[in-house]
Amino acid sequence: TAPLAAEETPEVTETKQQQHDRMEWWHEAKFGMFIHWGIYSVVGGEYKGQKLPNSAEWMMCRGKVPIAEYSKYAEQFNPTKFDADTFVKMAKDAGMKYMVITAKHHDGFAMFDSVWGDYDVVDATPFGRDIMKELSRACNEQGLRFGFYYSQAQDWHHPGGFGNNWDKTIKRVSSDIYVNEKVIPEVKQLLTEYGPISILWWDTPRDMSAEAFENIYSLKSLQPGIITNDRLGKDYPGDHKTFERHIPDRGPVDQAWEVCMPISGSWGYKKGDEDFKSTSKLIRNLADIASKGGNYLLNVSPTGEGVVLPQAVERLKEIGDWMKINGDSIYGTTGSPFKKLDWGRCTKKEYAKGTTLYLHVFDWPENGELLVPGLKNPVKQAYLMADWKPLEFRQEESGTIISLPTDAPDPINSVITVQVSGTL
Ligand code: JFZ
Repeated sequence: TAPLAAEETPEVTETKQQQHDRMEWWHEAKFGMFIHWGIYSVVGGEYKGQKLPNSAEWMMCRGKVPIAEYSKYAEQFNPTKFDADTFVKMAKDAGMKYMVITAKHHDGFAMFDSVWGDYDVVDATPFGRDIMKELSRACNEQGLRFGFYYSQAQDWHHPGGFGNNWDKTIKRVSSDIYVNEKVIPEVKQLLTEYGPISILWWDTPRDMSAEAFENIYSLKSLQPGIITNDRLGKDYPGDHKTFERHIPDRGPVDQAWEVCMPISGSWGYKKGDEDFKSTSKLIRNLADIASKGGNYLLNVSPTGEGVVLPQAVERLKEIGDWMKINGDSIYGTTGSPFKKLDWGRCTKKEYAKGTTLYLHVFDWPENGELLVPGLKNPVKQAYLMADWKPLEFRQEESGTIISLPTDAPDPINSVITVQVSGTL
């Protein structure tokens, strides 16, 4: 079958503005939780007493573990400490507005009650519960948007999936068979039996037939307004661009984008992973990304017991404490009008009658004066978000100079709200 002609694809009939409107909640949200969780989480990146390199959800591949052997990890997957309500509340309390979780990663194991067979959390584990259903319900109840990560190409379990070149027992079938009997029914199921699904996060593109691409791509019509990322295939840009682990110097101007990043070193739970980013780094990352107009999708890694490590819990709580005071400087903002600010970052909101600038001060000036270079718009008022106390300011040739108290209210990021006339 020939792929659909360009004018028949929804992306093309939708204008940029319509796309932006459809994604309004996502742009406002700014901050989401990513979760990598599967039967790989049981062993935390170790295999036969060896610590495998890199991200732990890749252990099957890194260890060249045969399918028959890997499947047995399902028998050990029993996350009895998991509770969807508590889990979602943790994300919500951190200030996160959406959640994207691995429904199926490259290992091919479904974290839901798959229609494809029994290689899933309900049928193959002692836990026997549909984790995706529980999280979807909890997100709906607590007002978070919910979405699925789905590895559409790599599947190390199915004989037509991509990536498994180590298990010599595989009797290969075509990738079309894999797509038709597994990917499409599973994704269809995820988009029809799990309540409102707001995001479909594909990963990672491989060459497939044009027909396979189109059939997979068209599934999104099952969920009105669903947002997809750019990892289905190179001809399928989706709704937003994904940056992986690093923050770009400048975000793309004409395209929605997001940075996904693990809170520690690995996406999936890895034993002994001490690479936790500091709370300071995480809060500044969020401000940095928002100042460039992007979203932050921050990943956590539950263990095989269903626990998020205390290091992550602590950081999420601290981010939440910061967001409770400073959330207005993140949610619903757009990028900075300034090229570079020596002391930190800026986000903004535009109103009919003027503009609000949020100055994220990372480096508190020692001389008590903060220069906002080039800001000539008449300033109506400036105050600290932490205490709403008005700040003195003066406007000179170089810009606007705001007088600050000696000590930063928050050594990580103190936000100053500045209301000005006009636009920037
Ligand atoms: C992929 C996965 O392989 C990985 O396990 C994890 O799920 C991550 C979020 O996504 O890894 C990638 C995919 C794409 C790039 C890098 C890592 N890339 O384009 O740079």
